[in-house]
Amino acid sequence: MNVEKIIFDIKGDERGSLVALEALKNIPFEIKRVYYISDTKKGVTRGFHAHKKLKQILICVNGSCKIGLDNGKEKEEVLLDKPNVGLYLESGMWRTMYDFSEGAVLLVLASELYDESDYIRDYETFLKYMNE
Ligand code: T46
Repeated sequence: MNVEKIIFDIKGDERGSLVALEALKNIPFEIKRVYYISDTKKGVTRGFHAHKKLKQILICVNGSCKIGLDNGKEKEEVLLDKPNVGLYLESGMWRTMYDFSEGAVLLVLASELYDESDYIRDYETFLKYMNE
């Protein structure tokens, strides 16, 4: 599976780290929405959906979590545990997010505003969609 990770420059100095995210520079799309997932309870798995159009970058800016990916043919697991590493998720990818560490914060940059009609939340429908 062609999973793309983007490594962002860390502007570090004796005070600590700073990472800058810029649309159409180190983020490959115009950013229309930002959201973050935090305070995830132990043992919880989120996601279980794919998107028809949405592109996203997922960055675990604190702690760690795992992302399960499934393109209908292959599956892969990606560990996100660095605030300067983004996972580029294009459309047509079933995803789950799990194994959130204590204090984990998953930041997501999205190419579109929130639109429930862009979600495929049923796995069988996703498989049919991918084979169309
Ligand atoms: C994704 C993964 C990585 C909004 O009102 N606005 C928003 O921008 C988002 C993302 C969600 N919501 C509402 C919809 C639900 O009532 O927040 C609630 C939780 O959303 P959801 O169950 O879809 O959350 P996750 O963590 O399963 O999935 C989210 C994103 O929805 C999804 O696009 O790729 O994170």
